[in-house]
Amino acid sequence: MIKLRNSIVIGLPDENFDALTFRGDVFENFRLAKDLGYDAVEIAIRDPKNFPVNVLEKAMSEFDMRVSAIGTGMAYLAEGLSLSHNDREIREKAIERLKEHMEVARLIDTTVIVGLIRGKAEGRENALDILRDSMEKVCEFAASKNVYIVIEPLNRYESDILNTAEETIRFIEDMKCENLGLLLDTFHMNIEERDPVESIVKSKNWLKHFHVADSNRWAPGFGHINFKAIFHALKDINYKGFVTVESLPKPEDAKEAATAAIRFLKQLEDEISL
Ligand code: LER
Ligand code: MN
Repeated sequence: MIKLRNSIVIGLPDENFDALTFRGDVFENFRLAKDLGYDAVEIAIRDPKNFPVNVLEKAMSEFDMRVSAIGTGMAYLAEGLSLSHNDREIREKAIERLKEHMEVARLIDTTVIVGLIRGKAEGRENALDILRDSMEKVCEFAASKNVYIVIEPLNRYESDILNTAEETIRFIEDMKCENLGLLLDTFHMNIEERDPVESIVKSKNWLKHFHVADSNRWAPGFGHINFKAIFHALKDINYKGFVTVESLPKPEDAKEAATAAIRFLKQLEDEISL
């Protein structure tokens, strides 16, 4: 059994999503994550055109750390780019943006997340079909670049397309795309899943990435999610991917949250020998 690898979400100075634990200077954030004992960072990038990949490569080599995944939701939050949008031009822009992310992912050997960038249906019955159509193009490109994409069920307050693991697994199976997997996030699961443990077990064949935050989206240990049961389930399905902290900078600040999170995770992982 290999040890689970822990990572934490960092964002660039101009990104602004609440659950980016660390924001700001990339080098500083790599250094902080390394010093605290994280194995990797997940990085939220709105537009790769504004961010030279060699900065990442340099930080990765200086701190001997991997990038566990690239988060792409900023393009939806800041620019409204959405894979399921009714307007063809907007969804083409979203697809193009994901292609740019995949180019970066190929260079640094990481995974691209499709979370918020899938958009919202807001009553449109064809939104899921449109999303499928867009994802076909994304998948085709992913296959050509040998890059992996993961799609993340989100809670109902953030999206109304694909809220549960079951729906998302069905979507992934229908896509028949070899490079497409599942990302589960304990914060969303706590809202949407009937039984998060059972959902993890059912995700065995698809689970490629994992986000942790507690019920209040603070670091694990600050809310009432049963992480022991969650980690037992990860062990049962022989999950070998990253466990990424995506939590609010609470109670006081990002450093405190990240310190508490890694302490909590390592203790739990040791306890159940993950
Ligand atoms: C959004 O709430 C989230 O969990 C991110 O990982 C999605 O891009
Ligand atoms: Mn997440």
